Amino acid sequence: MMKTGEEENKVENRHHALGFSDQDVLNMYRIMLTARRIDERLWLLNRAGKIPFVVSCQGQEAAQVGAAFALNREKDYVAPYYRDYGFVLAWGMTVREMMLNNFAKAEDPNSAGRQMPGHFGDRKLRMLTHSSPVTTQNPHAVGIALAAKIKGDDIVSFVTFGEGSSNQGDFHEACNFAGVHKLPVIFMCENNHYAISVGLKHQLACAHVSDRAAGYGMFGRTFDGNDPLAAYAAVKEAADRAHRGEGPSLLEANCYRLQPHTSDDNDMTYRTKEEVDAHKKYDGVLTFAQYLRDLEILTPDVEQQLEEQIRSEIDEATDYAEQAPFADPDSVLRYVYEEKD
Ligand SMILES: Cc1ncc(C[n+]2csc(CCOP(=O)(O)OP(=O)(O)O)c2C)c(N)n1
Ligand SMILES: [Mg+2]
Repeated sequence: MMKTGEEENKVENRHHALGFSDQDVLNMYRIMLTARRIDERLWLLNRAGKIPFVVSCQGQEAAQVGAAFALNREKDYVAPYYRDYGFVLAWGMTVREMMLNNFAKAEDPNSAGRQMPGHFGDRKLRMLTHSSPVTTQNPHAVGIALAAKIKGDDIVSFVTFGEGSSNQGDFHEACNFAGVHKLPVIFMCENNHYAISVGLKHQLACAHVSDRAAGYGMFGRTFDGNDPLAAYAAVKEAADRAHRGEGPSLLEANCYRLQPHTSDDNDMTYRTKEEVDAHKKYDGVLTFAQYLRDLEILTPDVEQQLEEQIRSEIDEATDYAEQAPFADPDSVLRYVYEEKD
């Protein structure tokens, strides 16, 4: 017997219960896909000798975009780390700005081409400048939360970092201070199972990074980092707690790094292609697209349109950034010392 359309469509709509319209989740997907397509373009540009370095977000977009949607994008303060392409796009950075950053051009709002790519920071977006020593952003985010508490500002401070970095002193000091002072800060670990070549089992003796929350008297949770709706729910819960004065949270997005550590790394020296391929079926960009297709939100027409729009936006941004001037060498000391004028 032929199945009716309704019988075939067995996928449960999970986004309506979270307060999202179909257009909202399509927008979420558009940002995830934009991050992925930018990343793919960056690898091509790097291999063509046009940009020096790629640090990849592939495999972490779902957690990043879901998290951004759970925060107040007009008020909250954020300290994203170097893989957060999906997060910063959702937060308001443009594709053109991302390309200017990767071409290290003067117009790059993050550091005017001074820092490595992915070292985000933009005052107008309340986004802290990123520093290369990993997890230095954690105490910085705690400082923002402390200032907010002292001033009585009802904001949340949000910070991301890798699981390898969660073994470093700055992470623990930041957690401890935030826990003692019940600060409105959300620590979100993007656990992609590798710290360069070091696999998870050589990094942690506990099962989850979030298990450490208890030691600092804070709320902890691990969620599926391939699912933007799970990321949204976890970050929303943590933000609600922070607004109620219940202090910090330690969240952990369970992801997988689909690309080598950077464009200078050969991951085949420490993991197998079979292992990477096995994780591809959980890739959030693919599984969320399937969810939207099953609900007939992402129809073939919409999908084609989306791909075309993203492609032309990235083409335009690439051309613009490639032709944009580098910083004037005479400006080298700007942003090093305070300017009093
Ligand atoms: C203090 C410090 N030590 C070492 C490094 C070199 N380093 C850069 S990224 C990285 C691995 C970080 O792994 P993880 O925290 O899991 O983040 P991922 O890159 O996997 O997202 C290391 C060791 C650094 N940048 N800073
Ligand atoms: Mg890692």
